[in-house]
Amino acid sequence: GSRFKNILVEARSDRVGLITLNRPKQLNAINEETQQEVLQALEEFDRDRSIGAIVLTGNERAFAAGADIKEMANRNFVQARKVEQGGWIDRVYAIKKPIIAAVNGYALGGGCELAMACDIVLAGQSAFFGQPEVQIGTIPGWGGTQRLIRAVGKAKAMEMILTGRRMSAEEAESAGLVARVLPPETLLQEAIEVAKTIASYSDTVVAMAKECVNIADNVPLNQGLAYERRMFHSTFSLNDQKEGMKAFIDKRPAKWSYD
Ligand code: CO8
Repeated sequence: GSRFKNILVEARSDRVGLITLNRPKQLNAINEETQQEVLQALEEFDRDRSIGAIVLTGNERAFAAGADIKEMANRNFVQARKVEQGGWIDRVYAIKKPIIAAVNGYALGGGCELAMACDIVLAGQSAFFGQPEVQIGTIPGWGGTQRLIRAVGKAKAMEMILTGRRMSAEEAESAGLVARVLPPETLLQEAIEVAKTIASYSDTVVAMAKECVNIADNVPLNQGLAYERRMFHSTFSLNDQKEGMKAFIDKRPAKWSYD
């Protein structure tokens, strides 16, 4: 049997790690055990040299309808604080390999926040994104207030967080939360194709590129630019840079080291 109760995990031969949230009866509500399992699977893929990129998905009805409301409903302040000191979503965000969220159906509350902690969000045409916490007497707790504003700007973020209004996949794409909208049936396959493309490049270079893009969230522009420049210079210490440029000049495919 699987080590996991709430997720399905597959290390594919095409260097893609696939994680499927699998609590269909609860619309993939993310309870504590699911958090631990997702983290464990992500961290194992991050260490696995045969994996170059990760796809995180749910099912047709729901990516995830949020944190598990039944599990947290009766917590007091001290208990809520203890649970959330673990900062699981920070550890999702700290994964070095790219994570692609393939979102069909509901991505609400913690589900939307989990998608936003990933690197690329692809959505099925019937996907919905929202932060409805205000409707159940709380606020986003896994980064929604900070990441949604960066993804879609204050106008839409504030409206969504204060009213609970959901965004369609199309609106989410035009607002900048979603990279591309696809037919629900082909979403997962396309997400795997994107992951395969990324996984076909140099692991080290891909991780450096991800790190540079993400640092933009945390530092002023001049520091981000300086950081990028140093990282760019650093690529010239890699065999993969030598190989990549030589292969271009020789008009042949590059052979990356995957180390
Ligand atoms: N938690 C627990 N169970 C859930 C959740 C959830 N977030 N969402 C759905 N379910 C369960 C329902 O209780 C129901 O179970 P049962 O059959 O046993 O009654 C089952 O899934 C099916 O759901 P519905 O019958 O409600 O299905 P509908 O199609 O009628 O509605 C909706 C679908 C609109 C998605 C609806 O289920 C809904 O509104 N869900 C809640 C959405 C929500 O409020 N999400 C935000 C939760 S708070 C949060 O995520 C904060 C994150 C940070 C907190 C950190 C602290 C740990």
